[in-house]
Amino acid sequence: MFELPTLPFDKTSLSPYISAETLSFHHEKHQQAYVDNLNRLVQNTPFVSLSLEDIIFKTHNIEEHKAIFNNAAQVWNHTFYWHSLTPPTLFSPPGTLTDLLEKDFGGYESFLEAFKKAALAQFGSGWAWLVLEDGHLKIVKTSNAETPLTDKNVTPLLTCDVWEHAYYLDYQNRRGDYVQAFLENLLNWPFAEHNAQRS
Ligand code: MN3
Repeated sequence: MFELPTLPFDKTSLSPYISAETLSFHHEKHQQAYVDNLNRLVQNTPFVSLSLEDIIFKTHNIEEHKAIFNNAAQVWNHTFYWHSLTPPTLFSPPGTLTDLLEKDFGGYESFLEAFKKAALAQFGSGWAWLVLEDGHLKIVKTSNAETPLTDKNVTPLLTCDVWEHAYYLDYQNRRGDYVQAFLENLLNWPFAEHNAQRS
């Protein structure tokens, strides 16, 4: 049985950029629903004994397993998103990725612009990601439950959830303000750097 992971921070600690109310719904309702759906869907199937990652790899792009993929990937994406966030009191600018940000985007400010542009350009529900591919930083966006985890050439470093449920209570339709607040105050650079080192 898959379980809802605990948040790696206190749910009041991202305020005022993301409220405890948003995090309560997002974690305890939305992610919990993905966990519950996944457990129900894999019951009495060979998937029940696999890791979350292996379920994602084995169901990706397979029409008959689309519901399993969607729920498994959403569990994984959300856990990765929680770890991509840090309380603003603990925020630190990029450290070991500074040189790559310079090389691949022309600097930190240009990276912020490019990430925000991608997050805004994602039509409808989805995710914006910073990934490492062949030693280069890249920004990618995915729709719905799609995740760069399924691309073997790519290491996900961090993500921003741009489904409306991630920001609507705090920002209503202003996705750009949410993404800006995420980038400037909540982005967990040590997590991104840890992922880059492990790749
Ligand atoms: Mn979400």
